[in-house]
Order: sequence, then structure tokens, then C-alpha cells
Amino acid sequence: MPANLPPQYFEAERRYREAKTPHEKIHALKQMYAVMPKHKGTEKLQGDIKRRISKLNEEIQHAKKTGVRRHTEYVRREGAGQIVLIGPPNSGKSSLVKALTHGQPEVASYPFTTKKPFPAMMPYEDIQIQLVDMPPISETYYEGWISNIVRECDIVLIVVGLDDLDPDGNLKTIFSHLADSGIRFTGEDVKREDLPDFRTVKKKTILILNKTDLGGASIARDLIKPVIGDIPIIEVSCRTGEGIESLPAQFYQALRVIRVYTKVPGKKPDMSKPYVVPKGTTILDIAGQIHKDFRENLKYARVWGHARYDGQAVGKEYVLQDGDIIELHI
Ligand SMILES: Nc1nc2c(ncn2[C@@H]2O[C@H](COP(=O)(O)OP(=O)(O)OP(=O)(O)O)[C@@H](O)[C@H]2O)c(=O)[nH]1
Ligand SMILES: [Mg+2]
Repeated sequence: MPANLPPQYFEAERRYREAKTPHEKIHALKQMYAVMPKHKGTEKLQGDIKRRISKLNEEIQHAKKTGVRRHTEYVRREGAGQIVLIGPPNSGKSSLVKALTHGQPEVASYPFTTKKPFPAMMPYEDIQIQLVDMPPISETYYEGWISNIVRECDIVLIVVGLDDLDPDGNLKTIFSHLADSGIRFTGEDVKREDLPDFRTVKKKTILILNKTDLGGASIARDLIKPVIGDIPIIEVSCRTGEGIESLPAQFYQALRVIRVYTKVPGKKPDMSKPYVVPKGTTILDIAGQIHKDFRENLKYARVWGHARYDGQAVGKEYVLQDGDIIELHI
């Protein structure tokens, strides 16, 4: 045995031996490779790990080619933000999309009902937020394109039902599948500089504990808390409607965006269609989006809303607030 292998290596090796799917095995092998010291004494082992990874990749590719329903899916982004729902089978993902939108995704008492992504718009005050219902994720069932859709979205909702007999185990399975595609989950707001490298992304995540009408929420919470870290939990019941009403506002908050309305001097503001921009956006940032002349020649703006008084003149660096109405002057 080569010298100087750190404890993390043996930890990863144990995970490799316990791994059931090729994806899990690759994940563990990559960790083994990452933590091992790279010197002459470990060369043989390095080669061995690389070979095992490429063999597993071949296996996956082969399965993809010969599989029955292998295809890719893509969802066009619409509205003020995109929220993707994932979770174990039968947890109530489609029921939640049905409760929050005018969409009619298929809901059924048996698992693996949803086969394709199903986008639908959730109204919130004067804007629309896109929800994307997804097929379930389980030990034996994972569509590669799920990773692509999750990677692109703004927020992930992980839906778990209180009738789930192994909520923590199922969550671990989901995390492991997505970790293979470099996706990690966090309760924090994600800024670009938080990304450790271009391949790995952190996704702002909320855990929805559904079916509170069945009881047992506190037991489930105790089981899943150690697995989900700082990810917040919201308890709801799609059956009774408990906790559903406040979700749109909570999702909107989590998106970290604001609405800004515009007005032309001497006219009434246009309240029909706000600009939806990230929190922290300044007058100058938004001016360029409205028209490039504004970006180049902007002198000042007037703001109605959160400025000290209505119609206050502010400079280009003024940081906008949700609901502000602006009038640009060149
Ligand atoms: N008791 C109870 N049952 C619920 C609740 N929400 C959903 N269900 C039931 O759970 C079952 C699964 O619901 P779906 O919305 O189809 O679940 P899903 O997560 O989309 O399932 P897949 O697409 O197979 O992954 C259905 O029988 C629903 O009626 C709830 O809040 N309480
Ligand atoms: Mg479904």
C-alpha cells in the first residue's frame, strides 16, 4: 500500500465500496483521487483510479445509448425567476405545482407519474414566477438532463412527503446524483464569487415538507436536518392547503429580486409591467437596460417610493428598492 494516504482517502474508498450506482462510484473515485497526494509512490494507484472512472463512464454512456427513454429535455425560462421542483417519487411535486399555478400537471397515487419537465407560471402580485415540475429522483432512476435544468435555475425546491419512510436516505440519494454533475445545495443566497470553480455550482434551495395533514412532521424534521444543513424547511399540505398561501411571497423573497416601474416626465407611471432586477441594482444599471442612450447620457433620476420624499432627485449610484418608480433624465 502506498504511503501517506490521508484519512479522507479511506473515507472516500469506503463510500466507493458502498456505492450502488455508477454515478455514486464515480463520485467516490473522484474524491479518492482529489485527496490523495500526487507523487511517485501513488502513481500506480492514480492510474488505477482513472481507469476505473473511465470504465464507469463507458458503462453510463452505454446504458444511455441502449436505454429506452433516453433523451434530453430543456425548459425555456420565462417570468421573474425560475424555480425547479425535485424530490423522491410521490412526494407531491406535481400537487404543489397544481396548487400554485393554473397548470394541470398529472397527479397520481403511484410513483413515477411525472416523466418530463412541466413548466407553469405562478402569479405573485403583479408578476409571474416560473415553476418547473420534474420527474422524481431515486436510487435507480435518474435522468441526466435533470442536472442541466437544475444547473440553470434560480432556486431549487426539494419536496419531501411525510409518508416517506426514508426521507434522509432519499435526500442523500438526490444530493449524490446531483453532486456527480457538480451541483451542491445551500440555504444561503448564492453570489457568483462563492462558486469554488466554474464546474461546481451552489444552488439556493428550500425544502418543502409536504403532507402535514398526515402528521409526524417533527420526526421527519429531526431525520432530515442533519442531511440538509442550512437549507430552510417550509411545512405545507397540498391536500388541506396549509402553508400554501404564503409560498409565493416566500419564493419571491428567496429570488432576491426587486420590481422597478418607470415613468416619463409629466406622465403617469407605467404600473403594468415592472422591470424585475436583482437586489442591489442601481439607477445606472437599470438605465442601460431601458435604453442605451440612458446609460451613456444619464444625468440624474427622480424616484418615487423609498427615497426620502416623492420625486426626489438621485444620482446614478442610487440603489433601487422593491416598488420604486423612476424617471430618467438626460
Ligand atoms: N395526504 C396528502 N397527500 C398528498 C398531498 N400532496 C399530494 N398528495 C398525494 O400524493 C400522491 C402523489 O402526488 P404527486 O403530486 O403526483 O407527487 P409527485 O411528487 O409529483 O410524484 P411523481 O411525479 O411520481 O414523482 C397523490 O396521491 C397525491 O394526491 C398532501 O398534502 N397530503
Ligand atoms: Mg409528479
